[in-house]
Amino acid sequence: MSTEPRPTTAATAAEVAAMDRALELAARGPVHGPNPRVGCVLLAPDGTTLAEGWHRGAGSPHAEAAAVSEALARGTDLNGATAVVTLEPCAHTGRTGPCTRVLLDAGVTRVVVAVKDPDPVAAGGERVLLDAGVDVVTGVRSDQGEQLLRVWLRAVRQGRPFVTLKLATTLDGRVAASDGSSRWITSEPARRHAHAVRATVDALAVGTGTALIDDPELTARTTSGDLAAHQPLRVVVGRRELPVGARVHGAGGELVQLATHDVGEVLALLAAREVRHVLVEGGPTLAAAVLRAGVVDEVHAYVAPLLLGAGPSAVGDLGITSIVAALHLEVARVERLGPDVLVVATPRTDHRETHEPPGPGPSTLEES
Ligand code: AOF
Ligand code: ZN
Repeated sequence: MSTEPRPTTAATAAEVAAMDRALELAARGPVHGPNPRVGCVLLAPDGTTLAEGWHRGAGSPHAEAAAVSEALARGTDLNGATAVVTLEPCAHTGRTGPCTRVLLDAGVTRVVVAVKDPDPVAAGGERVLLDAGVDVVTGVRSDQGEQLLRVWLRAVRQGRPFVTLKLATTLDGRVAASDGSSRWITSEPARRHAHAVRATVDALAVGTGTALIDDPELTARTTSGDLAAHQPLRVVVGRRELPVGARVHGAGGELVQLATHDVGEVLALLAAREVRHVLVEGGPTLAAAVLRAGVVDEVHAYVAPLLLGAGPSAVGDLGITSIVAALHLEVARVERLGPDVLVVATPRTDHRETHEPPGPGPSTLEES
């Protein structure tokens, strides 16, 4: 039987400061992988720090367990201690045991949390702790916690990978000339940036058309040209067979071909492989398919100051025939990369309201 929670006091200044530290610790964890980046600081009743911990990747101890073992290894008594943790402690046994158990066994009597865990398997920690008589305060520095785990939280809440669509185009939105030549539209600094992004995702996806025409390696490379330590899964979507000698068979991440055109199926298969973040790199058919399916969470548009006037554009037919039906995005960030520009934008869900026709008065588009 669950007992009524005791009234808890708001977070103290020392706890808020510890949460800032826990967020810093969390950021040390790997950006890619199935698990969230989590940090934990253990405080004595007088607010002094007893131990710290952070999660180093799937299969390794959770942040809370890391902090508790650090304290116990030093012989520190945790009775009456407060755990300040960026994500609600888990209540499940997955790759490791439940953190609620670790905290209770150690004698922790108060837990301060930034973000509630949306993972249906792991969630419920707050309830378990409250039922055991522990004070729980949630929502401390929640904006910062949400920001740090933006991609992971969105993937878990949506039950599918976060989708970043990458486009690399000329100023007139083209990805190749009319003779098919496309190397290199964007500059070296833009390509380096794109490789750094690749090293942060779990999977890279291209359509078979791009795999056959561009023959990409689909690897993440460092500035010196070596393979980065983390190589995302290489995903080729479509039914056409790839030649044995295709470069995508070379050194790099595991290669999977998904012989389907159904975007929902692709994302479900990737989710089943614990992919939280997929970077869709083209071509126009796959780009259009993910946009039509409404699953694009973010667009990275690398734009080179070139004009071609003819040739395929980055995104295929979206079935949009009128300007009023255009897909609207919001620019989150613009960066200059050598001669090129990177625009990071997110699709708007409210585009109808924000795209009212011009008010009374002369039309704004009186072109002849
Ligand atoms: C982490 N690190 O510090 C915390 C996590 O199956 P597991 O054992 O790898 O558990 C993963 C889930 O545990 C994860 O999705 C999240 O909901 C919860 N908390 N996970 O990897 C941590 N605190
Ligand atoms: Zn845990």
